[in-house]
Amino acid sequence: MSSPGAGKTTLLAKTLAALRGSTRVGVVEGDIETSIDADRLSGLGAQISLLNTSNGFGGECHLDAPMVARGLRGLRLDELDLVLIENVGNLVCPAEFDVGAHHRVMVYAITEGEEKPLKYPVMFRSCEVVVVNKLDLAPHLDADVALFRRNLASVNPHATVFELSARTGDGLDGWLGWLRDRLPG
Ligand SMILES: Nc1nc2c(ncn2[C@@H]2O[C@H](COP(=O)(O)OP(=O)(O)O)[C@@H](O)[C@H]2O)c(=O)[nH]1
Ligand SMILES: [Mg+2]
Repeated sequence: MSSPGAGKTTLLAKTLAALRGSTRVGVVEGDIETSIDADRLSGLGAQISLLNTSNGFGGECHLDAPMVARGLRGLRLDELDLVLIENVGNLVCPAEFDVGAHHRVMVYAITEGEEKPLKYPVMFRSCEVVVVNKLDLAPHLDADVALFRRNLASVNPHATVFELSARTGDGLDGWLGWLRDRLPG
């Protein structure tokens, strides 16, 4: 989950490339319209199931469990170790729906403003992992990551935080390690 443009698809692409050959991954790609993100993730060795909420689900701004159930039918689950779900970009509604995932992760980009955990506490509280993305842009911004982390801790003191750049791949190892620790055997 994340706001639009925080870097979910970019992080997924880097994650698929890193897990290729060792972990069999499926992606349920949630979007209101278009196959743009699903297309970006094709060719990285993963099964992709596109879920457009404009297709039979009223153009919803979030995924819910029945939608994900439909998305899962587009994957050969017995051939997979891991399913990743990209929700619709939105800091409000996706937080309120349990889609049946074992773990909930969100991406926050340092371009978004340090106060976002205070303004969207339900989202930041609903996740066990917050990926702080676009660290490569830090020299060009006045982003205060320490202040963001204090704001996050005030609404969710238990969140595991990874700071990285999905674009350059810097800092990706912590995130990948967390993910690998949750894979079977
Ligand atoms: N500079 C920079 N740009 C990024 C990074 N991650 C994503 N982007 C860019 O941010 C935009 C939105 O990324 P995308 O992955 O589509 O975000 P999504 O809407 O959350 O799936 C794209 O132009 C990406 O290239 C990053 O770590 N650094
Ligand atoms: Mg995306």
